[in-house]
Amino acid sequence: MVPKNPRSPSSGAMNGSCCKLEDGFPALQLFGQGVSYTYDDVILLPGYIDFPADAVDLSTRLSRRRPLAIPCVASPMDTVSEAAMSVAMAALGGAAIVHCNNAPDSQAAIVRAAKARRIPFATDPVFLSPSDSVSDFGPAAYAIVTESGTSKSRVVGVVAKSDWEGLANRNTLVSEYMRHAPVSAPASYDFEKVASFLAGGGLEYAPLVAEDGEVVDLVTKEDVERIKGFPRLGVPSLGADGRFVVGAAIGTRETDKERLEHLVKAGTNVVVVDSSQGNSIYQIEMIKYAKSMYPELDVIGGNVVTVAQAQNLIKVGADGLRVGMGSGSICTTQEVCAVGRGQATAVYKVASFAKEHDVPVIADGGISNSGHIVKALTLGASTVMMGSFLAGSSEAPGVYEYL
Ligand code: CPR
Repeated sequence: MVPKNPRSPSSGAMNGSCCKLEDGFPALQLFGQGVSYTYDDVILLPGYIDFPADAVDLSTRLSRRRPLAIPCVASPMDTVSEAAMSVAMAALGGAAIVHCNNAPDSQAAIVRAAKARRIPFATDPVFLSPSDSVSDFGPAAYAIVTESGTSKSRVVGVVAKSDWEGLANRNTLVSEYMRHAPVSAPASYDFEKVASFLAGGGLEYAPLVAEDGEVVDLVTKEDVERIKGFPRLGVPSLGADGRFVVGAAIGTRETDKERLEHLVKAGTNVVVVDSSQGNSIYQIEMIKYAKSMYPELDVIGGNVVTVAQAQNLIKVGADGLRVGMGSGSICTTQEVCAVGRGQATAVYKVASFAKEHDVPVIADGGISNSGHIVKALTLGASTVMMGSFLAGSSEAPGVYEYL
């Protein structure tokens, strides 16, 4: 490993003034100099390859008891992680952490929606009743018509946006132009079954209906084609319940105890205590509370960038640590609060310490290319957490605006 910054204290050594350093530095030495390095300040020296690429095993752990097939985690941000991101990440062997910028029951509903899926696909379906008329269709290609206009009643039709757009009078009742009695597929079907259900029946779309009659979503032929194009990376992340692993964020306020209860009831597999400075009495109290109330639940603490911070959270039972302060693409902590650390140094220091306690580390923020992922993992992180890297994808919340 070598520093890329020529003004680093080691630059003399790199020029050959010290005999043994021309082949780079071991990490211990590089990070032992008191210099704070970002990912872009360091570069790894290549080694020797005696294995094919498909022999590379990326399996890892998100937290002490939560294995993943790939080391990728989606950030708890309202522009990144809701139900669609959760199922897509879990289907690939990673995980998403559902953000908490919403009411506890809304966050729990997102977790529930993700865990109701068996396929890596989730939309926020629009429901209509036959007696509605539609003044604005929104971005969806189809709306589902049920007897009561909610997800909890029988499907009676589907309205295609193209049919609605062709109406001479937008006040026309849905019942007059909806496509009647669509064929529904069981929500328990996995992706292959849904794909052959649509292909076998020559169907353009099918509502997905759960065993209890709840209408979960509507999947189209185009969705199936898109999902087929997903990379096949790892085995899906499934919990003990056989459902996708879904994480969720909580804060450190008293009200977050109620949020936590909602999330646990919704089946959340891991919680992340979301704070830019994790080493606080508030977070310590929250971790203690969560561990005592829900001992089976893995609780990830953070964010931290120093060994002292990490030590405090590990001491009270954190099952994982999120590392990064000022490393995120939209983060201004280092400018506004004058605290933080270069992310390469932070990951190396915290991961080296956490490893001694068998606590996995998430390198959070600042991932803007695949090389940053390699650096984070090489420096000791078990996973990387990404925000801007995943925002704007079709799995992220929000709608496209064409200007
Ligand atoms: P990027 O992957 O976008 O560089 O960083 C994502 C990380 O940025 C998040 O996981 C979180 O730690 C941090 N982050 C998210 N929202 C933030 C706001 Cl509003 N302010 C500061 N940091 C934020």
